Amino acid sequence: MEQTTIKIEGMTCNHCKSAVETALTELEGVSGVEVDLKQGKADVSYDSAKVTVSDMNEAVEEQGYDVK
Ligand SMILES: [Cu+2]
Repeated sequence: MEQTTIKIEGMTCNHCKSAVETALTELEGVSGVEVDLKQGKADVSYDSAKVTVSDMNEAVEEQGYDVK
């Protein structure tokens, strides 16, 4: 199990927070997501055999947010 922190720009409210959480949680191999709205980041626990950080970045960008 690996952990990473994704820095995300553009989240402004709880809707944004849950959109990002849902998008990341839906990826196969992601087992835990904690989004910090104020700090603009998401802490993710994942299995690197099943999902990559760039998959996660893409999922966040698909929701309309920017990954730094
Ligand atoms: Cu929002």
